Amino acid sequence: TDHNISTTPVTLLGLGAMGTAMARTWLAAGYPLTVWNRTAARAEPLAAEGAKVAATAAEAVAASRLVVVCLLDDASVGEALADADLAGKDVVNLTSGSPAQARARAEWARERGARFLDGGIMAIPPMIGVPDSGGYVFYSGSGELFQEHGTALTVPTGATYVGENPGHAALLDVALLSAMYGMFAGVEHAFALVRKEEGIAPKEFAPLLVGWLTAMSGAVHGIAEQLESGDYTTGVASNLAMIVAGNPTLLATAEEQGVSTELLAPYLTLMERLLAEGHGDEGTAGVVDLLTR
Ligand code: FVH
Repeated sequence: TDHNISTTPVTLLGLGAMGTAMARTWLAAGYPLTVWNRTAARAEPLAAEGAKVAATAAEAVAASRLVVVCLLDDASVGEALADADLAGKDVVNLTSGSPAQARARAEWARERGARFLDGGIMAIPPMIGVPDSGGYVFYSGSGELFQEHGTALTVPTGATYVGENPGHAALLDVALLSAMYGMFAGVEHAFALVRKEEGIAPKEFAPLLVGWLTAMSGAVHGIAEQLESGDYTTGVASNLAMIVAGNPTLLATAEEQGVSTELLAPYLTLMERLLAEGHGDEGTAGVVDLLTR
Protein backbone atom coordinates (compact mmCIF):
# COMPACT_ATOMS: atom_id res chain seq x y z
CA THR A 1 0.00 0.00 0.00
CA ASP A 2 1.01 3.63 -0.45
CA HIS A 3 3.40 4.74 2.29
CA ASN A 4 2.48 8.38 2.18
CA ILE A 5 -0.79 9.31 0.53
CA SER A 6 0.09 12.98 0.22
CA THR A 7 3.11 12.16 -1.97
CA THR A 8 1.61 9.51 -4.27
CA PRO A 9 1.10 11.36 -7.55
CA VAL A 10 -1.88 10.32 -9.63
CA THR A 11 -2.45 10.98 -13.33
CA LEU A 12 -6.02 10.83 -14.58
CA LEU A 13 -6.93 10.72 -18.28
CA GLY A 14 -10.56 11.55 -18.96
CA LEU A 15 -12.67 14.23 -17.34
CA GLY A 16 -16.16 13.10 -18.26
CA ALA A 17 -18.81 12.84 -15.56
CA MET A 18 -17.01 9.93 -13.88
CA GLY A 19 -13.44 11.19 -14.27
CA THR A 20 -14.33 14.61 -12.91
CA ALA A 21 -16.04 13.12 -9.85
CA MET A 22 -13.00 10.93 -9.17
CA ALA A 23 -10.53 13.77 -9.71
CA ARG A 24 -12.22 15.85 -7.02
CA THR A 25 -11.83 13.08 -4.43
CA TRP A 26 -8.06 12.80 -5.03
CA LEU A 27 -7.67 16.57 -4.83
CA ALA A 28 -9.72 16.70 -1.62
CA ALA A 29 -7.54 13.95 -0.11
CA GLY A 30 -4.34 15.86 -0.90
CA TYR A 31 -3.00 13.74 -3.76
CA PRO A 32 -0.87 15.57 -6.35
CA LEU A 33 -3.09 15.14 -9.41
CA THR A 34 -2.26 15.62 -13.08
CA VAL A 35 -5.22 15.55 -15.45
CA TRP A 36 -5.74 15.47 -19.20
CA ASN A 37 -8.90 15.63 -21.25
CA ARG A 38 -9.33 15.66 -25.04
CA THR A 39 -11.54 18.75 -24.74
CA ALA A 40 -9.26 20.98 -22.69
CA ALA A 41 -12.03 23.24 -21.34
CA ARG A 42 -13.30 20.43 -19.12
CA ALA A 43 -10.06 20.59 -17.12
CA GLU A 44 -10.41 24.28 -16.22
CA PRO A 45 -12.54 23.91 -13.07
CA LEU A 46 -10.14 21.24 -11.77
CA ALA A 47 -7.12 23.46 -12.41
CA ALA A 48 -8.78 26.04 -10.16
CA GLU A 49 -9.14 23.31 -7.51
CA GLY A 50 -5.44 22.41 -7.61
CA ALA A 51 -4.97 19.90 -10.41
CA LYS A 52 -2.04 20.21 -12.77
CA VAL A 53 -3.36 20.19 -16.35
CA ALA A 54 -1.26 18.45 -19.00
CA ALA A 55 -1.39 19.61 -22.60
CA THR A 56 -1.22 16.10 -24.01
CA ALA A 57 -2.01 12.60 -22.79
CA ALA A 58 1.67 11.68 -23.17
CA GLU A 59 2.68 14.58 -20.92
CA ALA A 60 0.09 13.54 -18.32
CA VAL A 61 1.38 9.95 -18.38
CA ALA A 62 4.95 11.17 -17.87
CA ALA A 63 3.91 13.03 -14.69
CA SER A 64 3.07 10.02 -12.48
CA ARG A 65 3.79 6.36 -12.15
CA LEU A 66 0.10 5.66 -11.39
CA VAL A 67 -1.97 6.42 -14.50
CA VAL A 68 -5.76 6.07 -14.21
CA VAL A 69 -7.72 6.07 -17.47
CA CYS A 70 -11.47 6.75 -17.54
CA LEU A 71 -12.55 7.37 -21.13
CA LEU A 72 -15.64 6.56 -23.15
CA ASP A 73 -14.68 3.18 -24.60
CA ASP A 74 -11.75 0.91 -25.38
CA ALA A 75 -11.07 2.55 -28.76
CA SER A 76 -10.65 5.94 -27.08
CA VAL A 77 -8.06 4.42 -24.70
CA GLY A 78 -5.96 3.21 -27.65
CA GLU A 79 -6.30 6.58 -29.35
CA ALA A 80 -5.47 8.67 -26.28
CA LEU A 81 -2.43 6.59 -25.30
CA ALA A 82 -1.03 6.02 -28.79
CA ASP A 83 1.93 8.37 -28.28
CA ALA A 84 2.47 7.89 -24.55
CA ASP A 85 5.54 6.13 -23.12
CA LEU A 86 4.12 3.52 -20.77
CA ALA A 87 7.41 1.90 -19.76
CA GLY A 88 7.50 1.49 -15.96
CA LYS A 89 3.95 2.85 -15.54
CA ASP A 90 1.10 1.39 -13.54
CA VAL A 91 -1.93 1.71 -15.80
CA VAL A 92 -5.37 1.38 -14.24
CA ASN A 93 -8.11 1.30 -16.86
CA LEU A 94 -11.55 2.24 -15.55
CA THR A 95 -13.03 2.54 -19.04
CA SER A 96 -15.93 0.16 -19.65
CA GLY A 97 -15.24 -2.66 -22.06
CA SER A 98 -15.73 -6.37 -22.66
CA PRO A 99 -13.59 -9.05 -20.96
CA ALA A 100 -11.77 -9.75 -24.24
CA GLN A 101 -11.00 -6.04 -24.66
CA ALA A 102 -9.63 -5.94 -21.10
CA ARG A 103 -7.38 -8.96 -21.74
CA ALA A 104 -6.15 -7.48 -25.02
CA ARG A 105 -5.52 -4.12 -23.32
CA ALA A 106 -3.55 -5.91 -20.55
CA GLU A 107 -1.35 -7.55 -23.18
CA TRP A 108 -1.01 -4.21 -25.02
CA ALA A 109 0.15 -2.56 -21.76
CA ARG A 110 2.54 -5.44 -20.98
CA GLU A 111 4.17 -5.11 -24.41
CA ARG A 112 4.75 -1.42 -23.63
CA GLY A 113 6.43 -2.21 -20.30
CA ALA A 114 3.54 -1.28 -17.99
CA ARG A 115 1.76 -3.14 -15.22
CA PHE A 116 -2.00 -3.21 -15.80
CA LEU A 117 -5.16 -3.37 -13.78
CA ASP A 118 -8.63 -3.28 -15.31
CA GLY A 119 -11.56 -1.86 -13.39
CA GLY A 120 -15.32 -2.20 -13.63
CA ILE A 121 -17.02 0.69 -11.89
CA MET A 122 -20.11 -0.38 -9.94
CA ALA A 123 -21.16 3.18 -9.17
CA ILE A 124 -22.59 6.26 -10.82
CA PRO A 125 -20.90 9.67 -10.50
CA PRO A 126 -22.97 10.90 -7.49
CA MET A 127 -21.79 7.82 -5.53
CA ILE A 128 -18.12 8.74 -5.99
CA GLY A 129 -16.50 10.14 -2.84
CA VAL A 130 -19.53 9.25 -0.72
CA PRO A 131 -18.35 6.62 1.78
CA ASP A 132 -21.77 5.04 2.48
CA SER A 133 -23.00 5.08 -1.13
CA GLY A 134 -22.31 1.38 -1.65
CA GLY A 135 -20.33 2.13 -4.79
CA TYR A 136 -17.17 0.20 -5.56
CA VAL A 137 -14.87 -0.86 -8.37
CA PHE A 138 -14.03 -4.44 -9.34
CA TYR A 139 -10.32 -4.69 -10.14
CA SER A 140 -8.52 -7.51 -11.92
CA GLY A 141 -5.03 -7.89 -13.33
CA SER A 142 -1.74 -7.16 -11.58
CA GLY A 143 -2.12 -8.02 -7.89
CA GLU A 144 1.17 -6.26 -7.15
CA LEU A 145 -0.15 -3.04 -8.68
CA PHE A 146 -3.35 -3.32 -6.66
CA GLN A 147 -1.40 -3.88 -3.44
CA GLU A 148 0.95 -1.00 -4.11
CA HIS A 149 -1.70 1.54 -5.06
CA GLY A 150 -4.66 0.21 -3.07
CA THR A 151 -4.79 3.28 -0.84
CA ALA A 152 -4.92 5.72 -3.75
CA LEU A 153 -7.42 3.58 -5.65
CA THR A 154 -9.86 3.47 -2.75
CA VAL A 155 -10.03 7.27 -2.41
CA PRO A 156 -12.87 7.73 -4.99
CA THR A 157 -14.84 4.64 -3.95
CA GLY A 158 -14.49 1.13 -2.51
CA ALA A 159 -12.40 -1.50 -4.27
CA THR A 160 -12.79 -5.25 -4.69
CA TYR A 161 -9.85 -7.14 -6.21
CA VAL A 162 -11.09 -10.22 -8.10
CA GLY A 163 -7.88 -11.83 -9.30
CA GLU A 164 -5.09 -11.85 -11.86
CA ASN A 165 -7.23 -12.57 -14.94
CA PRO A 166 -7.58 -9.06 -16.40
CA GLY A 167 -10.94 -9.92 -17.99
CA HIS A 168 -12.71 -10.78 -14.75
CA ALA A 169 -13.48 -7.26 -13.55
CA ALA A 170 -15.21 -6.48 -16.87
CA LEU A 171 -17.05 -9.80 -16.85
CA LEU A 172 -18.39 -9.30 -13.33
CA ASP A 173 -19.29 -5.69 -14.14
CA VAL A 174 -21.29 -6.76 -17.21
CA ALA A 175 -22.89 -9.69 -15.36
CA LEU A 176 -24.14 -7.39 -12.58
CA LEU A 177 -25.29 -4.76 -15.09
CA SER A 178 -27.16 -7.44 -17.06
CA ALA A 179 -28.93 -8.60 -13.90
CA MET A 180 -29.85 -4.99 -13.17
CA TYR A 181 -31.33 -4.53 -16.66
CA GLY A 182 -33.37 -7.71 -16.20
CA MET A 183 -34.67 -6.28 -12.92
CA PHE A 184 -35.48 -2.92 -14.53
CA ALA A 185 -37.28 -4.75 -17.35
CA GLY A 186 -39.50 -6.51 -14.80
CA VAL A 187 -40.05 -3.30 -12.85
CA GLU A 188 -41.04 -1.37 -15.97
CA HIS A 189 -43.43 -4.11 -17.11
CA ALA A 190 -45.02 -4.03 -13.64
CA PHE A 191 -45.42 -0.23 -13.70
CA ALA A 192 -46.95 -0.52 -17.19
CA LEU A 193 -49.54 -3.01 -15.89
CA VAL A 194 -50.80 -0.68 -13.16
CA ARG A 195 -50.23 2.60 -14.99
CA LYS A 196 -53.74 3.19 -16.30
CA GLU A 197 -55.49 1.79 -13.27
CA GLU A 198 -57.44 4.18 -11.09
CA GLY A 199 -56.36 3.97 -7.46
CA ILE A 200 -52.85 2.52 -8.00
CA ALA A 201 -50.48 5.48 -8.23
CA PRO A 202 -46.83 4.76 -9.10
CA LYS A 203 -45.66 6.07 -5.72
CA GLU A 204 -48.08 3.79 -3.88
CA PHE A 205 -47.02 0.83 -6.00
CA ALA A 206 -43.27 1.42 -5.63
CA PRO A 207 -42.94 0.25 -2.00
CA LEU A 208 -44.87 -2.94 -2.84
CA LEU A 209 -42.46 -3.60 -5.67
CA VAL A 210 -39.38 -2.91 -3.55
CA GLY A 211 -40.65 -5.16 -0.75
CA TRP A 212 -41.40 -8.01 -3.18
CA LEU A 213 -38.07 -7.78 -5.03
CA THR A 214 -36.19 -7.64 -1.73
CA ALA A 215 -38.04 -10.74 -0.47
CA MET A 216 -37.34 -12.60 -3.73
CA SER A 217 -33.64 -11.67 -3.86
CA GLY A 218 -32.82 -14.69 -1.67
CA ALA A 219 -33.61 -16.87 -4.71
CA VAL A 220 -30.20 -15.86 -6.11
CA HIS A 221 -28.46 -18.01 -3.48
CA GLY A 222 -30.82 -20.92 -4.14
CA ILE A 223 -30.05 -20.84 -7.88
CA ALA A 224 -26.30 -20.70 -7.15
CA GLU A 225 -26.59 -23.73 -4.90
CA GLN A 226 -28.53 -25.67 -7.55
CA LEU A 227 -26.03 -24.76 -10.29
CA GLU A 228 -23.16 -25.98 -8.11
CA SER A 229 -24.83 -29.22 -6.98
CA GLY A 230 -26.40 -29.97 -10.37
CA ASP A 231 -29.65 -30.85 -8.57
CA TYR A 232 -32.18 -28.22 -9.69
CA THR A 233 -34.92 -29.59 -7.41
CA THR A 234 -33.08 -28.69 -4.16
CA GLY A 235 -35.09 -26.27 -2.03
CA VAL A 236 -37.62 -25.60 -4.80
CA ALA A 237 -40.72 -24.03 -3.26
CA SER A 238 -42.52 -23.36 -6.57
CA ASN A 239 -41.78 -25.80 -9.37
CA LEU A 240 -41.65 -25.04 -13.06
CA ALA A 241 -44.89 -26.92 -13.86
CA MET A 242 -46.77 -24.65 -11.45
CA ILE A 243 -44.95 -21.50 -12.63
CA VAL A 244 -45.62 -22.17 -16.33
CA ALA A 245 -49.29 -22.93 -15.58
CA GLY A 246 -49.47 -19.27 -14.53
CA ASN A 247 -47.99 -17.90 -17.77
CA PRO A 248 -51.38 -17.51 -19.56
CA THR A 249 -52.57 -15.40 -16.61
CA LEU A 250 -49.54 -13.11 -16.93
CA LEU A 251 -50.10 -12.76 -20.68
CA ALA A 252 -53.88 -12.28 -20.37
CA THR A 253 -53.37 -9.61 -17.70
CA ALA A 254 -50.94 -7.76 -19.96
CA GLU A 255 -53.49 -7.88 -22.78
CA GLU A 256 -56.33 -6.71 -20.51
CA GLN A 257 -54.20 -3.78 -19.35
CA GLY A 258 -53.11 -2.94 -22.90
CA VAL A 259 -49.44 -3.68 -22.16
CA SER A 260 -46.96 -5.10 -24.67
CA THR A 261 -45.43 -8.43 -23.64
CA GLU A 262 -42.15 -7.81 -25.48
CA LEU A 263 -40.16 -7.66 -22.23
CA LEU A 264 -41.87 -10.54 -20.47
CA ALA A 265 -42.57 -13.02 -23.28
CA PRO A 266 -38.97 -14.16 -24.00
CA TYR A 267 -38.52 -15.30 -20.41
CA LEU A 268 -41.88 -17.10 -20.32
CA THR A 269 -40.95 -18.85 -23.58
CA LEU A 270 -37.66 -20.10 -22.09
CA MET A 271 -39.48 -21.50 -19.06
CA GLU A 272 -42.01 -23.24 -21.35
CA ARG A 273 -39.15 -24.83 -23.34
CA LEU A 274 -37.63 -26.09 -20.11
CA LEU A 275 -40.94 -27.61 -19.05
CA ALA A 276 -41.38 -29.24 -22.47
CA GLU A 277 -37.94 -30.84 -22.00
CA GLY A 278 -39.20 -32.54 -18.83
CA HIS A 279 -38.01 -30.28 -16.01
CA GLY A 280 -41.39 -29.64 -14.40
CA ASP A 281 -40.24 -30.60 -10.89
CA GLU A 282 -37.30 -28.18 -10.95
CA GLY A 283 -37.05 -24.45 -10.39
CA THR A 284 -35.95 -21.99 -13.08
CA ALA A 285 -32.16 -22.56 -12.80
CA GLY A 286 -32.28 -24.68 -15.98
CA VAL A 287 -32.74 -21.44 -17.95
CA VAL A 288 -29.01 -20.91 -17.36
CA ASP A 289 -28.37 -24.20 -19.22
CA LEU A 290 -30.68 -23.16 -22.07
CA LEU A 291 -28.79 -19.89 -22.45
CA THR A 292 -25.35 -21.52 -22.45
CA ARG A 293 -26.11 -24.57 -24.58
N1 FVH B 1 -21.36 7.75 -15.86
C1 FVH B 1 -21.85 6.59 -15.44
O1 FVH B 1 -22.90 6.51 -14.84
C2 FVH B 1 -21.12 5.27 -15.69
C3 FVH B 1 -20.98 4.47 -14.43
C4 FVH B 1 -20.24 3.19 -14.63
C5 FVH B 1 -18.95 3.39 -15.40
N2 FVH B 1 -19.17 4.17 -16.61
C6 FVH B 1 -18.04 4.17 -17.53
O2 FVH B 1 -17.04 5.12 -17.17
C7 FVH B 1 -16.39 5.59 -18.35
C8 FVH B 1 -16.44 7.11 -18.37
O3 FVH B 1 -17.79 7.50 -18.23
P1 FVH B 1 -18.21 9.02 -18.10
O4 FVH B 1 -19.51 9.04 -17.37
O5 FVH B 1 -17.12 9.83 -17.56
O6 FVH B 1 -18.46 9.36 -19.66
P2 FVH B 1 -18.56 10.78 -20.36
O7 FVH B 1 -19.06 11.82 -19.42
O8 FVH B 1 -19.32 10.56 -21.62
O9 FVH B 1 -17.04 11.13 -20.72
C9 FVH B 1 -16.32 10.43 -21.70
C10 FVH B 1 -14.89 10.82 -21.66
O10 FVH B 1 -14.18 10.13 -22.69
C11 FVH B 1 -13.48 11.11 -23.49
N3 FVH B 1 -13.33 10.61 -24.85
C12 FVH B 1 -14.28 10.09 -25.65
N4 FVH B 1 -13.74 9.70 -26.82
C13 FVH B 1 -12.42 9.99 -26.75
C14 FVH B 1 -11.32 9.81 -27.64
N5 FVH B 1 -11.48 9.26 -28.84
N6 FVH B 1 -10.09 10.20 -27.23
C15 FVH B 1 -9.92 10.77 -26.00
N7 FVH B 1 -10.92 10.97 -25.11
C16 FVH B 1 -12.15 10.57 -25.49
C17 FVH B 1 -14.33 12.36 -23.38
O11 FVH B 1 -13.56 13.45 -23.76
P3 FVH B 1 -14.24 14.81 -24.31
O12 FVH B 1 -15.48 14.39 -25.09
O13 FVH B 1 -14.58 15.63 -23.10
O14 FVH B 1 -13.21 15.42 -25.18
C18 FVH B 1 -14.68 12.33 -21.90
O15 FVH B 1 -13.58 12.75 -21.12
C19 FVH B 1 -17.14 4.99 -19.55
O16 FVH B 1 -16.41 3.88 -20.04
C20 FVH B 1 -18.46 4.54 -18.94
O17 FVH B 1 -19.03 3.44 -19.61
C21 FVH B 1 -19.76 5.47 -16.35
